[in-house]
Amino acid sequence: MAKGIDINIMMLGGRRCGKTSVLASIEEQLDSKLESGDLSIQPSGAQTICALDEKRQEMTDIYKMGRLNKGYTPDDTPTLEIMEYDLTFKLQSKPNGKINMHFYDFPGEWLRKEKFEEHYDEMATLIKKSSVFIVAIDTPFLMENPAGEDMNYCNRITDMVKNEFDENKKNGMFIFVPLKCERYIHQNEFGKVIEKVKETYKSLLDRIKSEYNHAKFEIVITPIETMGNLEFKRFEKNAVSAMTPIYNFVSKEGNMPKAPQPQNCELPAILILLYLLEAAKESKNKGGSIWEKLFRTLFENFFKMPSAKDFMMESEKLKAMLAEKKNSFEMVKDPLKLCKTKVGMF
Ligand SMILES: Nc1nc2c(ncn2[C@@H]2O[C@H](COP(=O)(O)OP(=O)(O)OP(=O)(O)O)[C@@H](O)[C@H]2O)c(=O)[nH]1
Ligand SMILES: [Mg+2]
Repeated sequence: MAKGIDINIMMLGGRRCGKTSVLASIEEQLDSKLESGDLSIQPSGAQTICALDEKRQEMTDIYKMGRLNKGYTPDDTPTLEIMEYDLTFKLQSKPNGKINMHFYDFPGEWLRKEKFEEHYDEMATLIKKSSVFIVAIDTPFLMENPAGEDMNYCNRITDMVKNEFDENKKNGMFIFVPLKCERYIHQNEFGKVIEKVKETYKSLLDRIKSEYNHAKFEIVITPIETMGNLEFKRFEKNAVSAMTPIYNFVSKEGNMPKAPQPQNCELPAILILLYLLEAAKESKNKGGSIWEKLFRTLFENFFKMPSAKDFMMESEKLKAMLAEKKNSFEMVKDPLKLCKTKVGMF
């Protein structure tokens, strides 16, 4: 009897934009949100536990040296090779069925011209085997970018997805995640960030929005603050770069914050889990007719899990968690109606 199902998720995004930080924060924030329920999340395997712990430590360490309202440029340890981080979801009441999320994280450095050709095949292989894509975006570069350069490698990511997207891939999920967006959120510019993502990533969005061959992609934009109290201030020209970002530690209380205060980091995992459960439901209702082979096998295995029914019951709870955060994300396309509860759309 199947013990679990697996879903592959690829992180996309330029160097130092925050891909690994998001992964480190997802587990921590979601774990605290799920605390009292039946559903639980845990990192699986030594590699995931150590790497995510290290990243969290690194995120906390910067507070030891920082000073309130004093300029700071985050530029710590980059990822050096493709990493797989595994997060497992299970129900405490029926622990013998699991949903395993495999997140693939690569060095954003590889999107630079000099490295791109060398590593293209490795990245292409991951695109082919993934059904969910998280596009991490450096928000200050997205919003300000004084030099007008494609610092988020939006064009390269778009071309890579267009080239490597399997024509048979007819369902999946794209989550656009603007990061380092503390300043814009604090200034009530959520809407501006969303519009800028839509404008900048238009070509990629148009491609995945198309109904060609009954493609069914969930598309969502969800800004995240992995630090919460580190605000972008300005770009500065220095010896290293003409566009060095300067950040300030900020606090409402007027004291130097002691640790990150992450916001909304749980949202990607909630969305992915909900997507899986709702897609499973749809495949059962419609006999799998519109779902590709890959998904049919996945869902057959899902329904073999002794806990399948109980997992399905978590769907409404996850929707309630999403509804609570309805002002923190924008659903661009929602064919599976993840934002629909028994009382209507939220
Ligand atoms: N203020 C703020 N800083 C962030 C945020 N997310 C990431 N950072 C900082 O940005 C730096 C880069 O983050 P990483 O997660 O290592 O970036 P990455 O995309 O994995 O980088 P590569 O591995 O080089 O591709 C770190 O110093 C983080 O602390 C955020 O939401 N807000
Ligand atoms: Mg990284």
